[in-house]
Amino acid sequence: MKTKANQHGLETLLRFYREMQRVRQFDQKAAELFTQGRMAGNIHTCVGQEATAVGACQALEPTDFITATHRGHGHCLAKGGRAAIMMAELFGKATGYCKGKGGSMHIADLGLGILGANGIVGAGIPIAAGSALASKIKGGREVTLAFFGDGASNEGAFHEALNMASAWRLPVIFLCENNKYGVSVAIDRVTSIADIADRAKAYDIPGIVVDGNDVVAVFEAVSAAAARARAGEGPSLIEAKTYRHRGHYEGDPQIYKPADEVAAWKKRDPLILLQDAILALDPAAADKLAAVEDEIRREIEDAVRFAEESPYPGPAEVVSDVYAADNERSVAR
Ligand SMILES: Cc1ncc(C[n+]2csc(CCOP(=O)(O)OP(=O)(O)O)c2C)c(N)n1
Repeated sequence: MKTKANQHGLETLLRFYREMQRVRQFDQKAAELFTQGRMAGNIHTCVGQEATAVGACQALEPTDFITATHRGHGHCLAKGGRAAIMMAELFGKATGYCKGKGGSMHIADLGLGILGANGIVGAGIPIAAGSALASKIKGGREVTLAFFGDGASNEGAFHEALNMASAWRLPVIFLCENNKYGVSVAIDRVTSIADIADRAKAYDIPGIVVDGNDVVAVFEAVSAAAARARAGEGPSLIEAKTYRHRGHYEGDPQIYKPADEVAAWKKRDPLILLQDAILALDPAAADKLAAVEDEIRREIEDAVRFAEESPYPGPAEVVSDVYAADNERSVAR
């Protein structure tokens, strides 16, 4: 898809750039700290995929909802998550989004419409359909967007959710970030079609392929899908073709990725593409780009300091918020 960046104006593109820098720098710093053994658990970074998270969330309203994945730091930051509270969650600290008990793969903030990242591949897809059903029943105008990977599109939950969402015309957007691999398995080894968006045909909904490294293309596709959902016309499936620069997990030797493939995608780094678009619009904007990078560097440094200085949750907190309270009474007899 051709970039229509110049139609959006410098201010908008710089806003996208700031958000993408925040996602990039957060995950680069998280990877560095994890490798130094300074945080527990595991992390999956989304370096290289910033345009999908930011393009999609910029097209949503604050009252809209998202479900995120195990590679969800970018999704949560782009939907309004604060870097310091996110970093504290990665460190397992009491000041984190889930009081340190969710960790990297389970960040949620219902106030921001972040219904949760999820360590179960594909699990966010039916949750998003359920959220959209709730909006429809209540007569609200909110849209729910589910982020998921190419691997998740081969899960049964994907097909069940698309079927019901289509049958009930739910206000939901299914956004597949096709980064070519599920762990170390290339998508074309486990999927016979070239475009996952083609699966939309089976559910009689729009299936759109976008350049997932072009933030403006993602923004435009999600804006159109959100307008369609709000108009009561039902769901859309958007496939954003992108690439993860780092391993599936930190420490992954990535021997399954051909070197020329990595080099070709790095040339199409979403931040570089956006920088080029901004400089084409205003050659004098280089200083502004540098200032944004510095501003975000300070924000991430502050986030790390906040996380490191925060306390761990106390032993009394071990089971709070983990089990539903008085569950028996909520079950219909
Ligand atoms: C139901 C389920 N099956 C398998 C796994 C193990 N697993 C974790 S991530 C992953 C790959 C997911 O690939 P994809 O959906 O393409 O997302 P990506 O990692 O590429 O962002 C797998 C198989 C899991 N967590 N949950």
